[in-house]
Amino acid sequence: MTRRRFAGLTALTAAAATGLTRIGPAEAAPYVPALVVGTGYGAAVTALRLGAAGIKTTMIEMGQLWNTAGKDGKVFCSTLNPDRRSMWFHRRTEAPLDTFLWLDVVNRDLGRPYAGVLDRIDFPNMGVYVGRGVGGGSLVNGGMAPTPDRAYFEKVLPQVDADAMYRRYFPLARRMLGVNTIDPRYLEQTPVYKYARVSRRHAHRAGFRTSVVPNVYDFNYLRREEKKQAPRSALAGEVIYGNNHGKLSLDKTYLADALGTGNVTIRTLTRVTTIRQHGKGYLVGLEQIDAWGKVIRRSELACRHLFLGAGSVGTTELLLRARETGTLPDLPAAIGRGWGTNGNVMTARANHLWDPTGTLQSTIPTLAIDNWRHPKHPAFAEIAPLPVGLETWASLYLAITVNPERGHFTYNHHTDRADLHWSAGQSTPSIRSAQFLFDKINKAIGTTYRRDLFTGNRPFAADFCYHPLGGALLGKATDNYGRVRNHPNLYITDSALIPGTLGVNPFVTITALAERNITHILAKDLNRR
Ligand code: FAE
Repeated sequence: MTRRRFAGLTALTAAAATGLTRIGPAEAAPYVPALVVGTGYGAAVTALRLGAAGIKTTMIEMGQLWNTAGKDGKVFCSTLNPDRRSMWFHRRTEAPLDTFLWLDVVNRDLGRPYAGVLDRIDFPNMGVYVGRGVGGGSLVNGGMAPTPDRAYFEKVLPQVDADAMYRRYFPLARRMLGVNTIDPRYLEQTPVYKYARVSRRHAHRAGFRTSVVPNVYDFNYLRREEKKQAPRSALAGEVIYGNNHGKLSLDKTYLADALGTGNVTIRTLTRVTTIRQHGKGYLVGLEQIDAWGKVIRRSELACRHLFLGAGSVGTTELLLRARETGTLPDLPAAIGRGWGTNGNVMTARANHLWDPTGTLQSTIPTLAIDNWRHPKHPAFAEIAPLPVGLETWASLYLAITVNPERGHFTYNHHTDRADLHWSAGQSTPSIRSAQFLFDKINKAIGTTYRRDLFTGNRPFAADFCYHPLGGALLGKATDNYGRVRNHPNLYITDSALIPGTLGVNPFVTITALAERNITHILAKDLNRR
């Protein structure tokens, strides 16, 4: 471990121990040279590179710092026994599966709404899952860390130099995030991936290819937890409400390094509400809350350089609000356009009784069915666990497909929020591609779809997504490096830049693109190399 990372981890532990909502050095408020909104992938990369270049930087995060244990000795709760820590100000959990065997046993009432770690932003016809807390989506995601197919990446982002991405920025992102791959011998023999091997066998029987997907969950740790030599996390049903062990979330990598530069401060439980011009920089409105949602303080903070990393929905909403309420009236018309789900669709198959998937399942997926090269129905379907502790005879999948449909956001003056316009029919192309793949597998194996998991007996659920992309596209709302058009010193660093599709799980690409953009911006706009 580097000295920088050690210093950053120490700062995080100290802040947790003292219950502070400020991590790192005190800023000379009310002005900071650089301000970064959010602490997800784009934001974390940006803050590290700014801090390492000697630029005093403040990060503003609306969620909590997640490293203080609750009464049960754990920081996060499991999917099997969710409590108030699970969801961001919801009265009930909203897991992607609605029911099991048509029974309402998946979701739980949570009592008084609390600043939990997973949010589901509900729009008509689409629920968008996002992480809330220091580390953003890295706290709740499955850690799958594939690099996109180069030909598809070049199609999606033709203006980005693919050579530089594939030679320099993707390898850098993977190294910084701590991406690793499961040992093939372990994968073949461990009971915790029986579910993955069963689905792989079925896919091969139907003539499809499968591939191993890298991850930021430490597979050596997984082996130790299986042998009961370490506390269980992936084997204890932990994932979408956080992993207590094993996963390299951003607070253990980029954000620790950023804090370790001594130039970065993170303010938690603080939401950026407004952005306005302020001389050559910007003035942001802040609202600090306690963990129960009570507003404790409203303030303003001025900065010279403002980087938006609040995620696809968060960044788009901040910019739309600024344009439509007149605080930044000249923001481009392209803000709010070009949003997509990365073609996400979930489905499950019912296996034969003689084909069990195992009672102890790792929550960390490691195999995918790769039908990406199909000319009409491309799909990359991760083989997901159903870790309920019982034999389910179910094979679950989250497929990524090509869906050319795009949604758009408008600002709602009554609610002061962004409204997503996405019709139910816009999810049909995703369902068609997934159905093409799984119909063939069901036919080859003689199996059917599970209809007990999503309300309305639906075999496919494409009314939620884990991979929101777009809303402020690279090259449209911004120049080719994330500089917002006509707004010097205002930048977008996150998934809002990516035009609705990537073909694989997105965080490695978000990270690599942010590395590329900040390298350029530091050199050109801030004269740092
Ligand atoms: P993101 O990580 O969403 O961070 C944005 C941050 O900004 C959050 O911490 C917000 O709380 C904060 N924020 C928002 N608005 C404000 C505001 N106004 N003021 C202050 N703070 C604000 O942004 N991707 C993969 O590649 N592999 C996976 O296995 C995978 N699994 C997933 C599973 C789940 C359940 C979910 C929800 C997502 C998954 N993803 C996965 C998607 C991935 O986590 C997501 O694409 C990235 O986290 C997006 O990164 P951003 O930097 O755009």
